[in-house]
Amino acid sequence: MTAADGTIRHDWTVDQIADLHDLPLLELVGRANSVHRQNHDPNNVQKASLLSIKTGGCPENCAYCPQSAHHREVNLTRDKLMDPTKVLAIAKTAKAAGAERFCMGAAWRQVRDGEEFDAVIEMVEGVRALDMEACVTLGMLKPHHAERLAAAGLTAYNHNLDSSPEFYGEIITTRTYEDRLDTLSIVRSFGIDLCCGGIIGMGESTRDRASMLQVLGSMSPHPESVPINALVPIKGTPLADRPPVDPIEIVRMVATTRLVMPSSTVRLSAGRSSMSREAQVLCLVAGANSVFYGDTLLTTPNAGIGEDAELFSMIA
Ligand code: SAM
Ligand code: DTB
Ligand code: SF4
Repeated sequence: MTAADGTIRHDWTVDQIADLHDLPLLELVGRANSVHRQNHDPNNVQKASLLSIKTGGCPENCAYCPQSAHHREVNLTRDKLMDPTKVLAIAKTAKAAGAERFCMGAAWRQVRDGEEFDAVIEMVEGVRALDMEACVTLGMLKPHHAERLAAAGLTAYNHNLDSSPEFYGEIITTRTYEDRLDTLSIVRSFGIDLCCGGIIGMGESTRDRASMLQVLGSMSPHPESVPINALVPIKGTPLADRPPVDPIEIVRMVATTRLVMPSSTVRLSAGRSSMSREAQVLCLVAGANSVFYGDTLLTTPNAGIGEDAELFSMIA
């Protein structure tokens, strides 16, 4: 059996990761908790707030995503890019509610120069001026875009691999895994932290999950944050009828992520609203140390602030 003793490694094999993933549950969670405690304050759960600054009409065909223009049956109103003043007012409210990081998502295939990107730069500067961490997810970008984002003080760029290289083509055909990796390496080369993870519950196998973690684990350094999303099946998307992910599978994925990337922030992301409080606590024991906090994710409901207040007071 593979040693997963908390040493930072970049040479994980898919087999080693799959073996960890399939350990007896209590052994897996126990090991993950031990590695978690060696690297993090177990009582500290980061709250990240999420806002869709530009919703819908995306030219990519990601099968899970309600914002793809390819999925015409989805009931979603397209919006223009939000005004920076409005975004910053929302960031301020999120900070007052306890959020430490403010993440802004745009349904773009890629960044383009012009007024809209200028406005995003203004948003990043404004969030940093509030003394919050700033993260954006804007699709693919070129080096000069990353350079401007870095100069604006961007903390992290979110760009998910979503699944394994082997399964990727089942989910998205308008771009390649290579495109994704290229953007990640541009972002990294300008000293911006990477926020990069994936989704479970799209029909991928356990081996695909392990394979995605192998790609993330081979990055040096590991992505500073790794969001683990459970598919939120959305009516009108090709994945609308996928059965719900068993919460224990989320626990296994979180624990395995923690073992592969001991020092990264593991964010329990989409899907939390359909998990019981107890399942979420189990994820926190298994090494998750961040959540999206706020009533909505990008376009779908998140766990409510009221329920989260209860969750946080219970674990305090
Ligand atoms: N367009 C940019 C991109 O793809 O990088 C940024 C926005 S995109 C909505 C950000 C991430 O949201 C995706 O990579 C995916 O992991 C996640 N996501 C989108 N729809 C989801 C769903 N229905 N369930 C779970 N995660 C989802
Ligand atoms: C991430 O990994 N998950 C977030 C964030 N990064 C941008 C997005 C989840 C979106 C869930 C579906 C929706 O609300 O549209
Ligand atoms: Fe959705 Fe991002 Fe894919 Fe566009 S690129 S369809 S916003 S996940």
